[in-house]
Amino acid sequence: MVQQEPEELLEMSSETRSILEEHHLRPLWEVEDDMGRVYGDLEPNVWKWEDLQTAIDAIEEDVPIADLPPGFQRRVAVPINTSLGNAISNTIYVGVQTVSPGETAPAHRHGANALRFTIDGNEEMKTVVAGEEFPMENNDLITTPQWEWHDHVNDSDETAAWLDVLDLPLVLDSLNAKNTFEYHELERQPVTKTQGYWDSQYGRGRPAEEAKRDDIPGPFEGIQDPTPPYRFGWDEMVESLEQRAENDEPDPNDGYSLSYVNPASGKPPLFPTMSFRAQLLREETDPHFHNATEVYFVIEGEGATHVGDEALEWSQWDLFVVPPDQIHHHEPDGEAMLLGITDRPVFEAFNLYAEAEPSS
Ligand code: GTQ
Repeated sequence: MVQQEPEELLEMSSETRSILEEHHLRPLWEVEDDMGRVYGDLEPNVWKWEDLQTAIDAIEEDVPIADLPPGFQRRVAVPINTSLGNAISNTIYVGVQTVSPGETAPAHRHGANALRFTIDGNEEMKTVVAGEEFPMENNDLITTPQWEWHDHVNDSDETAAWLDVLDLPLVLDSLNAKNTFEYHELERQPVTKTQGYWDSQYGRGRPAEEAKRDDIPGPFEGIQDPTPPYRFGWDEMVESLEQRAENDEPDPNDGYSLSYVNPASGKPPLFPTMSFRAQLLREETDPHFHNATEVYFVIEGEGATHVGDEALEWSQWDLFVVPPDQIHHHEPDGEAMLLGITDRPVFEAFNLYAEAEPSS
């Protein structure tokens, strides 16, 4: 039998084509070329703090929060990957937010999970989540779980800046999830708990009966182990990293690393959609690659992360992205600490996570 050329084999008569078109159908062999093309290939990139700082200073000067149009109403400089229009990656969003002395970023809630990692904060800069004021001190990580009211209130005399991390592109673009945003009727939600309340429910000591979130309301009622409002103080985290460095072997790819746990389950990931690691690097890590995306924030130190043929050089407070499937490893210059952010839990939830070492 003579092998036919694919074009001949696949060509449809115009009659067949119009029958399919009339009924809103297309043949797979044509559709398949369009699959996996909604997003361009993510590019490795680094955003230097110097440039981020210039940008947040400029918008702070120019645009009071009170003047922002309806929407999220947050003054944020958002790193944009050139292959996408609205975020650093197609799952994870990061932004650098500022609130000036006396300003409030007004209360709202949404279905997307969020957290703050404080860059330049103080005790009088508070993010108010689920009725409690959480002070934002440097390197504190504070959760804003889905559907909890949150507003950011600067009662200090210095501008505060922090990193916002949300699963917005996954929720709003990939899942196209609607009806999951509300404004509070007040600019500042009422403070109904004393500072430390959520830690009394989900910290190391807990009520004997199951901790209760009064009011996880509406669409998200009844979900399993919802991430609670919680502040991970940096002092404890850094102490534990040093303990690991003194006693344990480093992870070959991540150095001395600690995952932030969901305090409700006691295990990572912190959110079903995103996992977070504090990483202490003292030596070069081994190269590997995986289909999850990683975003890094440099907590301290300097070095480079090699991604494919590129070296992303970084120093304190820079942000960078490692795209899926690109071979990468870290090369700290001395000791460095990173916040590692990954969408790996999404892949794992669907048995899709894949990781490998490069073949030498
Ligand atoms: O502070 O609640 O960067 O809702 C994007 C969306 C921050 C916030 C962002 C948000 C917030």
